[in-house]
This record gives sequence, structure tokens and C-alpha cells, in this order.
Amino acid sequence: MKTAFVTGASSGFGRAICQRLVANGYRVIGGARRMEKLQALERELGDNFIPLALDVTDVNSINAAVAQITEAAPGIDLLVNNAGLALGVERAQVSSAENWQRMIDTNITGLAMVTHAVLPQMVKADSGMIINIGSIAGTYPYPGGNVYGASKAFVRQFSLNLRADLAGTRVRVSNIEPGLCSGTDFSVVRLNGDMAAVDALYRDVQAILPEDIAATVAWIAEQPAHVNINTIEIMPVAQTSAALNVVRDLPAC
Ligand code: NDP
Ligand code: 8X3
Repeated sequence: MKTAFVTGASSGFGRAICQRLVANGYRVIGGARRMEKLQALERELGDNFIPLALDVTDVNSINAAVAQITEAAPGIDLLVNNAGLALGVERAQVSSAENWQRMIDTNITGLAMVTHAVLPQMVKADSGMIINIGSIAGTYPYPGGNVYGASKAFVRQFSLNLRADLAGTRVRVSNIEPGLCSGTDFSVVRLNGDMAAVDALYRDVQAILPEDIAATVAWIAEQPAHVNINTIEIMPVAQTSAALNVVRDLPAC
């Protein structure tokens, strides 16, 4: 039986990815801070889902989690680096330094340190797969995207650089870059619980769903061992990239 380690398993994509992987025959270890949500998922999924307290911004928590997994399973076949968050939609010049720090700690440092803790055992086994959850925000800039988008650009480049370092091994790395997705806590967190703003964001739009991302993870994971999916960008049909912005009333220099 293959073992998967999914970070950010307590809601949204992570939860759907755990459900899909368990259905596909994996033993899944799901990490997050909200243990009660993970325990509810354990009740739903049974023995093949193992909840694990994990704060990816705390290196001791990461090391303890990986040690616990290594004790419970022979090795991690699949790491899904999904834990992440956006905080705020304000323009850079008026945004909160604390929010910037938390996004950097979670989306960049957290993802890198989880990878750092898991990678040696995959290289030793000369097998394994890492699927990172980036975002279209890492490619397409938009007002208010500032540090969030930049953190997801890190995820893209880090994924490609890992591939470069892993040349000569059979360890695979992929980056999934989703666009607008409903049915997760992402926008509730980003908009600080302003449910009217959350509802407005998804109004009259058929967004992609966590199940679509889970299906993408499952598809990547079932590719033959000689195939590496580098990057997948996935958007709702209703979302496209906008034209470059031109400000027409700016006084001449
Ligand atoms: P959710 O808010 O539903 O899920 C985020 C998950 O990350 C939660 O399980 C949360 O668990 C976990 N998490 C946050 N901080 C930490 C931490 N410090 N340590 C451990 N776990 C943490 O949002 P989504 O499912 O939508 O987001 C999942 C990923 O997908 C993120 O990386 C996000 O950037 C990305 N994404 C989302 C898109 C969308 O439109 N929804 C589009 C593109 C990318 P807990 O709070 O219990 O710790
Ligand atoms: C989140 C996707 O479109 O909200 O990563 O920026 S979007």
C-alpha cells in the first residue's frame, strides 16, 4: 500500500485530496493545525486516514510529524504540499506587514521546510513524488495579489529547481496552479470572514471545485514512473486572464 502525506488536510483541496487518495487505495497521513477537522475526516475515511497535528510554520512541528510518519509507514510515496493561505486583498502600499510575514512563513518557508524534511528519504528510496499546490496568482499579477502571488511564483520556481536537483533520481515533482475555486475556506481566510465579500466573489460564476483539484492530483499520481508532469494550470471556463492595465488620467511627468 502506498503512503501519501497531505499538508493542509483539514479543509478545501487538502480534504478532497485525502478523500480521493484513500478511495484510490492509499494510506493517507493528513496534517493541519485544526485537529478536530482532521478527526472528523478520520471518522469519515476510516483506518487508512491518519490525522496529524502539523503547523508548517514551525520546523519542530514538521520534524515531529515526519518522524511520526516514518515510524508508522515504511516511507512517503507521495507528498502533497497543499497547506497555504492568502491574507488580504489590499494593495501593497496599505497592506499589513504581519499578513505578509504569515504568507511567507506558510507558503514559502513552510512548503520548503516540509519538502526538506521528506526529500532525503525519497532520494534514498530512489522513488517518490512531490505535488506542490501553486496558483495562477504566481503567473498572472493582479491588484492586491502582491505577496500571495509572489509566494506562489516561488512555488513554481522551487518545483522546477527541485527537478533540476533531482536529475538522475526517479523522484518526481509537479506543480498544480489552480485558478478561482469555490467550496474551500480560502476566501473566508483571505477576506477575514467577510462573508458578503466571499459571496460576491463567487456570485454567478461556476468556479472549479476541490474535487477537480483532487482528480488532478490523482491523475498525476497514476502516471507511469517514466513520466513527470511539470506544471498544470487549471481555471474555470469562466475565468480568463485580463488585459494589461493602463491608467489614463495620470498627470504627465
Ligand atoms: P483552505 O483554507 O480551505 O485550506 C487551507 C489548508 O491549509 C487548511 O487545511 C489549513 O489547515 C492549512 N494550513 C494553513 N496554514 C497552515 C499551517 N501553518 N500549518 C498547517 N496547515 C496550514 O483553502 P484551499 O483548500 O483553497 O487552499 C489550499 C491551497 O490551494 C493553498 O495553498 C492555496 O493557496 C491554494 N490555492 C487555492 C485556490 C482557491 O481558489 N481556493 C486557488 C489556487 C491555489 P489549518 O487551518 O487547520 O491548519
Ligand atoms: C488563488 C487563485 O484566482 O483567487 O490562488 O488568485 S486566485
